[in-house]
Amino acid sequence: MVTNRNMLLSFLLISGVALAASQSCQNTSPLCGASPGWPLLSMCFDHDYVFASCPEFCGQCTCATDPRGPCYNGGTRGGNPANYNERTCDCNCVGAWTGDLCQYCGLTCVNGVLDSSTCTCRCSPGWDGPTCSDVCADSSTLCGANPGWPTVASCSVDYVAASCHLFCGVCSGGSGVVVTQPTTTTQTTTKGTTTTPAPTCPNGYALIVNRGICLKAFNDERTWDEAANVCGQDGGLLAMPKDEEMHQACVAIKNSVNSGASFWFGLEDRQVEGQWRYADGSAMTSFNKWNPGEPNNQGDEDCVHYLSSGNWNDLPCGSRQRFICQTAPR
Ligand SMILES: [Ca+2]
Ligand SMILES: [Ca+2]
Repeated sequence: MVTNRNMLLSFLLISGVALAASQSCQNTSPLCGASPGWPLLSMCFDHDYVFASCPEFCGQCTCATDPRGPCYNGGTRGGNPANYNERTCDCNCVGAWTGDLCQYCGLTCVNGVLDSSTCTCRCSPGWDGPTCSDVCADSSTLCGANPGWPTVASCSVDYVAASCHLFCGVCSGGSGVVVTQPTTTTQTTTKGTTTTPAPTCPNGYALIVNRGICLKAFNDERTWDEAANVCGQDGGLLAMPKDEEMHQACVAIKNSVNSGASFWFGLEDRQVEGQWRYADGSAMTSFNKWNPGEPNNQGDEDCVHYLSSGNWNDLPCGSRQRFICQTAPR
């Protein structure tokens, strides 16, 4: 008796699954979910002909029993008004997953490393965006501004974190360059005036964590000597990108101020032509980011600036450029 009842239940269950699979739920009109067409779910309840033609679009059916099986990597079948007719139960993949079962990662990381388990890119320092093809920059002038979003603590607020990647250190990447914005003593936030601890870097400078160096890109134009004087007033020198990490930090800082402009930094060959020295007097090593064809000393060029691309070019020192300073934390 028990066995018979179980057999009957099994039969009904299998029959039900088979029935559902054979009657795979499909929208029959290309108008389902289309624009122009029948784009509103509310129409399913007011208009019989919409409901009858768009059973999947209107949520009458589910695609759980689709013979193609489940979707991988968080994908789900059905319910997408963009799909209709024979595509009704196609997988809707999330993120960059692709393929008929969302089984493939369709992502190429331009300046970063692919994490194939999550199908996301881990960007190199200074790079941002889903494929690490965007130069890391803050998209809002409020990042680190006063009034604005002046504290690193405000990065825990979603819209600040989304707008202030550089400010919030999201673009720190994998090699340990973490840029945090300076704090000032008294700050006005969207929630009112608060007092924060004493600054780590001088006002307006960003701390390159792990390097113990403060960087600031100035958005006004000076000759190389004038720029060096401004840095000196802050107790520092023109920035000295002596390795890849500092170079990436300089590029990120300058781009956060103006990604379309060029900026002086602390490298020159004024004393002996072709003997490049950093602002602290040390000789340039083999590390360099010269633009192709540079340095060319065209018309006596003894000072070096960042082109907007992030490459280096020598230029007459009397030219007026924006500039990057570095100094020590206080
Ligand atoms: Ca020269
Ligand atoms: Ca040149």
